[in-house]
Amino acid sequence: MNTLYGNKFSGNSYKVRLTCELLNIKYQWVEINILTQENRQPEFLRINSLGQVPVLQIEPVTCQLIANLLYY
Ligand SMILES: N[C@@H](CCC(=O)N[C@@H](CS)C(=O)NCC(=O)O)C(=O)O
Repeated sequence: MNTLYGNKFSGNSYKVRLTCELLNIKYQWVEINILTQENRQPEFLRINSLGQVPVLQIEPVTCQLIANLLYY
């Protein structure tokens, strides 16, 4: 299953979510609370060392930067 880590208030997360919906790419959404800095905790930094959302995992690929992610 593809996984999209994002935040519901993040415009960058919305762009990726919208793209997945338009292309009918199935994914599970994982909400990351950037207000409590969940994105800066070791568990999330193992997913994205930059500590930012969105992150899209389409195994075996993990896309971290929004431009790369939308292009992929
Ligand atoms: N340069 C990043 C921008 C991503 C970004 O700005 N994410 C914001 C939310 S829209 C974020 O994670 N902010 C929390 C933080 O930086 O701690 C990219 O291209 O993906």
